[in-house]
Amino acid sequence: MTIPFTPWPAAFAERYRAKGYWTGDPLTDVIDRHQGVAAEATAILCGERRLRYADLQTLSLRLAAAFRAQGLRPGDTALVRLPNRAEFYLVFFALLRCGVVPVNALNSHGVYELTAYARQIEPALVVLSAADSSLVALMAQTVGAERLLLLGAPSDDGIGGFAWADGDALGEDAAGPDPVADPSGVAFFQLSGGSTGTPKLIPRTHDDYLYSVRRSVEICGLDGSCRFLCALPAPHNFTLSSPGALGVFHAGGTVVMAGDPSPATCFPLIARHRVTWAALVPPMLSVWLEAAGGGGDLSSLEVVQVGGAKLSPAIAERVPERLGCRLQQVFGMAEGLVNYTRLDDDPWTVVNTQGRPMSPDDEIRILDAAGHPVPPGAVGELWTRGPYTFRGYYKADAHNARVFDAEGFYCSGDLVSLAPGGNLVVCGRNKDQINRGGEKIDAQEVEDLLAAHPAVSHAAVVAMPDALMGERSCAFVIATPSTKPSELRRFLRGQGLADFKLPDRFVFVSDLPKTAVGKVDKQTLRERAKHQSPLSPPGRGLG
Ligand code: AMP
Ligand code: DBH
Repeated sequence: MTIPFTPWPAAFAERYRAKGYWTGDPLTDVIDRHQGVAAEATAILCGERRLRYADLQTLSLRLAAAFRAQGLRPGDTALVRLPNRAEFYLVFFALLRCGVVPVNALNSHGVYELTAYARQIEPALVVLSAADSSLVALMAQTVGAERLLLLGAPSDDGIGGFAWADGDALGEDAAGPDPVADPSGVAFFQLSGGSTGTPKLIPRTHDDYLYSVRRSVEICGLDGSCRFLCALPAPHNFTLSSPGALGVFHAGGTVVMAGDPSPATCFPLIARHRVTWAALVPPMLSVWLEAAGGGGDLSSLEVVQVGGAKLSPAIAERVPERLGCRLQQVFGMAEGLVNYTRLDDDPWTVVNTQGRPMSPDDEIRILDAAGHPVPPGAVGELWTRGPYTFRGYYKADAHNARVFDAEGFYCSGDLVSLAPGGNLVVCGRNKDQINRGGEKIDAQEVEDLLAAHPAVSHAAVVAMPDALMGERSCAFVIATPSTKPSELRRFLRGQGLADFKLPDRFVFVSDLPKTAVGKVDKQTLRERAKHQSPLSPPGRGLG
C-alpha cells in the first residue's frame, strides 16, 4: 500500500532527476551515508547522552524491527508527538525505514490538533510521551494500547525509554529485512499553518525533501564541524530541514538538543558544547539580544538563522555586535519553497530582505489580484513551484483547486516585493492567519471553536501588532452580556486547542463590520485591533 499524493507532472520529474536534484535515495541516507570512521562522530547531544551516527543507525534499525514485529507495514501512517529529545529522530528514521508515514505534531499541539490529524491519516501507530496522560488515555482508545508507543525517562540504552502502552517491551525479532522505500513516494507529512479551519497535511517525498536538505547544506556551507542548537520544535520544517537537524546529519555535524529556546536553557548549552549554529524565530532573537550582555560565553556562535515570521531590520542590525556572529534570514514554508540570505551577501541585503530561493529551479511569480505580474519592486502575492514544492495537500481537493493554478503554481498567501539581486521582502499576508512569533494560527479554526460556545453567536479572530511577538491574536466576539474572556479561554482549552492559539485579547461587540458582499470585514477589525492592548503575554512564540 502507498500513500496517495499529487505527483509532479512527468516532464518536471524527469527534469528534476536529470539535473541531479532527485537522486532516488531515501531520506535515511542523511544518517546512513556515514559509515566506518565517520559513523563514530557525534550525531546528537541530548542532556548527558551522546549518540554517534553508528548509534543513530543501530537504534533506529532496532526500533524499525520492533515496529515491524508489531505488525506495522509500508503505507501505514503514524501520529507522533514528542518533545525535543534524541528519540524524536530515532522514531523518525525508524518509521522511514519501515515505510510508515508519520505526521510529526508539535509538542504544543493538544488533543484538538491530534484528533484532527488522526481523523485524516487514521494512524496505525501513535507515539507520545508517557507523561502526557490525557493524550495517552485518548489515543489508547483511538489505536489500541498495543499500537501506542510511550516514551518514558531517558535511558542509556537509547531506546530503553520506550514501551508499548499495554506494558509489552519492544520486540527484538527482526520481522524480515527492511523494505526498500520508494524514494519518489511520500516519506512523511509536514504540517501547514492553515487558514481554512482544518489543519492541512503536506505530503513530502524522499526525493523532494532530501534535495531541499542537501541544497540547504550547500548554501549554508555546513560540514562535520557544525554544532547546531535545536531549540525550536524539532518537527518544524525550519529546524528539521533548513538546513536543520537533517542538514547537520547529512554534513556529519552534531545536533545539540535544547528543551526550549530561552537564553536560560540555551546559553549554557552554547558555552558547554561550543555551538556554532542556531535557528530562531524573531521574538526569541530579541530575547537573546537582550540577554547576551549578561554573561554566558557565546563566542563559538558563527551563524544565527532567523525565520518563521518577519524580522524587523532594526533588530536584524544588532545581531553581529550583540551576538558576535552572522545573521541569515530564512523565509520558508512547510509546503516547500525556502529562501535564504546568503552568508556572503552585503549587509543591506541580510538586514532588509528575507533572501532568495535556494534552487535554480524554484520558479516564483509575484501577482496582483487579477493574476497579472506586478511591476518590479511592487507588492503582490507570491506563487511558486519547483523541485521541492508540493503539488497538493493531502485529501483536500476543493482547497487544492483554490490554491494551485493550472500550471501547478502554489499560492503561498504571502505578500512580497522583489528587491535587488532577486531577493524577496515579505510585506504582509493575504491569508486568514495570525503569525504569532512564527507560530501560525488559523483564524477560522479558532472562530469555529468559539462559535460552538452556547453564549457566542459570532466570532472573528484577527492579528494585532505586538512589539515582541510581531503579532498576537485578538478575537472580536458577539456574546451574551455576562460572558467573560476567562470562560471562553477555558472553553477553548477544554476542547484541547493548543495554548498558543488561545486569543490574547477578547473584545466583546454588538455587531461585526461587513464588506460589500456581506463577509466579515477583517481589514476594519485589524485596524480596530491595533488600538487594543494584549491582556496577558503568555509564551514567546514557537518553542
Ligand atoms: P507554514 O505554512 O506553517 O510552514 O508557514 C509558512 C509561512 O510562514 C510563510 O508562508 C510565511 O507566511 C511565514 N514565514 C516564514 N518565514 C518567514 C520570514 N522569514 N519572514 C516572514 N514570514 C515568514
Ligand atoms: O515558517 C516556516 O514554515 C519556515 C520558516 C523557515 C519554514 O518552513 C522553513 C524555514 O523551512
